[in-house]
Amino acid sequence: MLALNIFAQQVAADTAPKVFLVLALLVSLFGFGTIVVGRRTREPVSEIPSQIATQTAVKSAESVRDRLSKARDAFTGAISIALTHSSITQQTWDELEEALLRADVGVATTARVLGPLRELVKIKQITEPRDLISALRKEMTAQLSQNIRELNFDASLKAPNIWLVVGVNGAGKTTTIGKLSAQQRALGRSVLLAAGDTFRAAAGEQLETWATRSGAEIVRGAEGGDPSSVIFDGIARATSRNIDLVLADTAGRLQNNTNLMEELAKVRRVADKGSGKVTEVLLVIDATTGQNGLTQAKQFSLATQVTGVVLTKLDGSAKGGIVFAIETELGIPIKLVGLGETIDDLVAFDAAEFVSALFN
Ligand SMILES: Nc1nc2c(ncn2[C@@H]2O[C@H](COP(=O)(O)OP(=O)(O)OP(=O)(O)O)[C@@H](O)[C@H]2O)c(=O)[nH]1
Ligand SMILES: [Mg+2]
Repeated sequence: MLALNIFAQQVAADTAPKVFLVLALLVSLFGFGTIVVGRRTREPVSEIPSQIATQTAVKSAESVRDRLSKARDAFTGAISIALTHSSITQQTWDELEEALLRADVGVATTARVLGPLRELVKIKQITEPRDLISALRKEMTAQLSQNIRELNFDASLKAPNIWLVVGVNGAGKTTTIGKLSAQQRALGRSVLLAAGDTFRAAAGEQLETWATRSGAEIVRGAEGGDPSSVIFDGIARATSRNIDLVLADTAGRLQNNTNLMEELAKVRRVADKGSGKVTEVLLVIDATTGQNGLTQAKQFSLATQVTGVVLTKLDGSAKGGIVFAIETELGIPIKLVGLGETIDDLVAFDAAEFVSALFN
């Protein structure tokens, strides 16, 4: 028995370091495995450059306000004339109407905004010009309050989300994709840019620069190639590499060019046929083009079922009123606004902040 005990102790003493060794081996193997698996799921895209995470920080209301100074000056300049009278007269209405039209609010929306105010003045609920202006501000905010502005991203999809970006020439599509890519990367999503603008070689190069800057993958096709197939290839590549989001660029085109609009409708159909799902079609409109933006929105919507508008170049535009025209006359939400040319100059559209920046 004693011999057995001694034997058992001997065995325990011999095996303890071995068990420890095996355990240590298992732990290190498991740890290594986790790193390998972790690397595999993140392999397709490089690490988010740290400057992107800081550059895409939310712009302060103050800096948004600064960038909208041109639109504000045009708007408040005209409206303040109406404030100089001691009472509300026909002249006040004429001046207000002119101010709104000049800011590109549009005929229909101007009538819709001023209609309820005329009623309030008629029943003497408003008698002072100053009160009329604050009622106008409320009415204009109300025109923008009904829309959902979040970008659609379906995290439950087992395939990539696809955001298609469309618009007329030079509206800011490619730049917007670059900025969006940086923002989405900073959110931790992997991104692939599909260079569907095969019209010019320079377009692919421009997108390539944004891909590098934002830490995204890119798929390019041959110059003059079929844009649908480049985007289809991009989606296939993104699917095989577990990439979360495909941002598809398209060539600029005029909304009244039937052939090019048909080509775009095909791009949309083909993008839907692949393994991913089109969860956003973003129409990029240059704010300085004014009311023509409405015509663009109608035609692009017919061809591609636009889900949201990106209004670019608001920083240089005196025509901020186009925001109201687009939303109230077309019912398409403005989701993002461009306030400059650099990577952090794209912000989520905030209606209250926008109206406040216009009026103060
Ligand atoms: N100030 C300002 N400039 C912008 C903004 N967005 C884009 N731009 C500039 O507008 C110009 C055209 O931008 P792109 O992104 O190339 O436009 P695009 O729609 O891709 O043009 P095409 O591919 O030729 O149809 C560039 O010089 C951009 O830097 C913005 O929000 N503000
Ligand atoms: Mg472009």
